[in-house]
Amino acid sequence: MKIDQNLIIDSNNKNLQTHQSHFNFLADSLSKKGKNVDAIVSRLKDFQVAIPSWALGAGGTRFGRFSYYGEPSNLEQKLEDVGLIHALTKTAGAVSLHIPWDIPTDYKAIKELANDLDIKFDAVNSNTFQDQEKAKESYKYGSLSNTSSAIREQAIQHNIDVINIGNQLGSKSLTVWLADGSCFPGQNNFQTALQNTENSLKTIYKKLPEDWNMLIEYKPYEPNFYSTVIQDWGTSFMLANACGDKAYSLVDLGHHLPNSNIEQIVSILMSKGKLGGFHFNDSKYGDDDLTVGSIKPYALFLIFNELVYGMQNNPQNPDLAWMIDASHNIKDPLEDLIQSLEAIQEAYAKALLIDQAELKAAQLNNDVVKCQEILQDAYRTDVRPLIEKARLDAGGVVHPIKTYRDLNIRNTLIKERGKNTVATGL
Ligand code: LRH
Ligand code: MN
Ligand code: MN
Repeated sequence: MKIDQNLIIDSNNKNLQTHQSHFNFLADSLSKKGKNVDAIVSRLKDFQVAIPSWALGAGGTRFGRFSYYGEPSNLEQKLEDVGLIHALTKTAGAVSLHIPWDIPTDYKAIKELANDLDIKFDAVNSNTFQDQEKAKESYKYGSLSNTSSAIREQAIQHNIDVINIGNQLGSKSLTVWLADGSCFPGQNNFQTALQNTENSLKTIYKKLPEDWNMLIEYKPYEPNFYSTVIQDWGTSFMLANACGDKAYSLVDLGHHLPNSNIEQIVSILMSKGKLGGFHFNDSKYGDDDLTVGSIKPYALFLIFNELVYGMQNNPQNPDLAWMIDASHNIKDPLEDLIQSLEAIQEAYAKALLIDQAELKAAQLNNDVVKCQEILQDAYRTDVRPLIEKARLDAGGVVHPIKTYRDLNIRNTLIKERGKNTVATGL
């Protein structure tokens, strides 16, 4: 299914007047505060977040999975779904593929489809956390860190294969997330596991094309519950440095112990030019992969404040690979992703409202109250009309969820794909 442009225009016509009065009011009050509204809208318009191919179906938990009707069951359908989200929001112009779940059978056709939907191929993700059919070796006791060189070699080769697949699609980065670790004290030698991982990553790194990056994701626990080899940003940073200039850390919001100061981690990595990628989600307890902004929107805003500061002040840091890494157990995945995109845009827009020069002056004066006032004044502003304007300017809709429902998109997908579909992925 592809959304007819006329339906987008019809939908907008119904909401245009209200949008315009909200926008004019906000733009006027922001201009009076000295904000450059056009510049903020333009930054929002340019901001694109990749959708992971595994987030388009219902996720589930280890206790069970409840299918969502009309889920995509092949790569073409996954791209179509990203295309639908992008047509409505104009902020999802990229997809992040997971190999081996999404190996294209016809590269030319897939690239044409993506092009037609205005979707780019962002980072490709390797998978050494599951055993693959017909694979000789098992990852039960680790992959890149394994004590067996045959197992490490199989995992290294898989990553090289992923690079080759991504290269044919126009991707420019490889994301490595390892499940490697141990479940019980004494099971692993920490130093050996880390050294093996470093050596394996270096071998993969050598195979990166010139214009590629390697993004190293960290996570404190799960699926292993005693130790994880790449457990935190320090380990990821150390490994990225050991590999070279094209290796970076990747921050996934859910991959921290409770109450970690993620904004400080972001800030330090950017100052060292080593933050390469970012996975958005939200959590209450662990790596819950909930809708972005559904639990801790203020924390997300503080993180964006550091990201904006870094984007403006750290030329040593590359452009980031942005991705939503959420999963949906009970919601329509497309509606959930639209909600996440809205929350990301909202946090970004609020961070853009902060006058960094004014904040710096207040910091230099040790005016703690003023510092907090500056942040909270931005946070308390209802920026939604700015996001609507950015979407409209880009050819999207004023209210994506509303239009998604008005256009009966899920029912059309069910008619096209059937009721009891099973998506590949997590
Ligand atoms: C594991 C994880 C990781 C992704 C992978 C597919 O926590 O969410 O962040 O790269 O699964
Ligand atoms: Mn992730
Ligand atoms: Mn995760």
